[in-house]
Amino acid sequence: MKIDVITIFPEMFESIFDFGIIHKARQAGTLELNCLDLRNFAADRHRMVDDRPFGGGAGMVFKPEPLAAAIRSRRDESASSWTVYLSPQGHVLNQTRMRALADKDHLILICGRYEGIDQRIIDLFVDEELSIGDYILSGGEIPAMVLVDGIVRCLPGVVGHPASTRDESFETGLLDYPVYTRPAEFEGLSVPEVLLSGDHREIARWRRLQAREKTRRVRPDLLDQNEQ
Ligand code: 9D3
Repeated sequence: MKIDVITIFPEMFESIFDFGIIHKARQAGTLELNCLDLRNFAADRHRMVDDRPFGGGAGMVFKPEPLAAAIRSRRDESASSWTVYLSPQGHVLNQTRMRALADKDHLILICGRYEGIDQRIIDLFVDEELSIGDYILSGGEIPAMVLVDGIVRCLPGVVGHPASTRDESFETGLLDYPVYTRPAEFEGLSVPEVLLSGDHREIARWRRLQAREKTRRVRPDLLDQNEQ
């Protein structure tokens, strides 16, 4: 899979792209990841990428020409590319959308800043507008990192043990059960007896119950979605 990220802050991505699972996927050749500096596609000698909004108002808007040039520079070499604009106006990301994105051959991710990007870029090039949740961030870079991390974990052969992705919360529709390791007693708190019993049926039952109870308290919306 190939992912191109268009941003005015390519350096923000350096740390996360070279560690852990994303690093491993790049090394294995499962993932080809590029960051494009939007300023490299600006036409003037000041490398301007933003301008004042028509109609007035606070803040600045990304000009269309550099964005169009950046998108075209990557899109032409790939027949089936999918362009995503990270924005507060998008559909909210979830694991289903994450898996659908992981099925694409080539993603182009556009990170906005300021008041957003010229609407004509959305009309002409954007296939999907995505938000990562209902809170205000300062730009699309961290959401793009969230997307890349979530997508890469969906790619075949990236997460070591296949069971560890399947058992996860949001795949089972439940939050995780609590986990413990040694010592069996820590600062006056003991590990639940059943986990020391060696009775694997009882342990599985206890874990299911804990997961269901935790989900009911913290995320009742997940139970409704799955009718559990
Ligand atoms: C909807 C708020 N806008 C009202 C004028 C201001 C605004 C807030 C935050 C404009 C841009 C941003 C920057 N945020 C993103 O680019 C962004 C984002 C987010 O803020 N929250 C959740 N997901 C995302 S994806 C991109």
